Amino acid sequence: MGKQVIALVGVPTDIGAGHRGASMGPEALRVAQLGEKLRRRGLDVVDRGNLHGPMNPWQPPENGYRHLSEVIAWNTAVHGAIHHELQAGRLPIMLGGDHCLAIGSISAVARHCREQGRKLRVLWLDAHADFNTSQVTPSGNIHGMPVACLCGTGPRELVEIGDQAPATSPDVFRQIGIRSVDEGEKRLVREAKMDIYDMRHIDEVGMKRTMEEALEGVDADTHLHVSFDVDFLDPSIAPGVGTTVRGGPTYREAQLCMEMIADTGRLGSVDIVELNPAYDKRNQTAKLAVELVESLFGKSTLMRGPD
Ligand code: 5AB
Ligand code: MN
Ligand code: MN
Ligand code: MN
Repeated sequence: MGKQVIALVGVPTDIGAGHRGASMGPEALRVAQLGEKLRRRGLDVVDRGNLHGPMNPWQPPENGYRHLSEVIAWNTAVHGAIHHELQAGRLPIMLGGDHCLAIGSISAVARHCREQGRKLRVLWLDAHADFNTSQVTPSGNIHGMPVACLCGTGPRELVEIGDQAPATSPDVFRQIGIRSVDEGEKRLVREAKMDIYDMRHIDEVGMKRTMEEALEGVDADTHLHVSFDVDFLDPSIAPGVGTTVRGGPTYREAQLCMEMIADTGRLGSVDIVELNPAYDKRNQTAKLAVELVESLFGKSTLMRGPD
């Protein structure tokens, strides 16, 4: 087997969000030298540039969804691009963009896993469960709905992106860092029996035990996908997001989370989403996200690799 190649895929849109600015995420991550830092770790990195899609028309929601047709267009492009990279044997990192784009990326990863006969495990690092539907959403913003869409509840065109509808099921997901779930959404995550490691759980048992639990059953046939919503992090260290929720993981907790994922050796694809440079200070949140992604690829462990 050849050397693992990482493909960066920029998706500059805030089409599913409630604040403008996540469209600048890919460039902020490049300015923070994501590609260079990973190359310095001895990895091969190609930057595919940015995908294209419709402008954000900034309209109010219609029938419970804001910008549905534009969200479909962007996610269709994401699905194609991410599946293409996986098929070519590369490890895609999607540079978002808001979190609605995980519908396109994770449906592509799920399709690839079916083609390869591999098991999928998604680690959803987020302050939010993103399990809303048009019936219960307080906002109509589709970045609050990707997990529901991937599990079969959502507009047909989003649920049907990919080779199989729904693309995944709740048992594929482990949600970590959750601390803001809307009232109607709470009932839905309970009914779906989503595996949620919320901040209360992390407070009580610690990040180490939490990650051991979330990674339980991961083996040589598992493809690990990390969907990293930057609002996972405590806003005191990561102000550059549209939807801050206090009480998130500290710098050390986040590092340990990434290190333990790296230790599995099973990482197959990544989303970095919801970074919003319009709310950031001197690109500090982008720099932190890059640092954490370096750990996801094995940095910050004294005993392993260069640096
Ligand atoms: B994010 C909220 N639950 O649905 C909603 O940042 C926020 O991708 C969603 O996790 C946050 O509007 C979406 C209130
Ligand atoms: Mn999210
Ligand atoms: Mn979030
Ligand atoms: Mn957000």
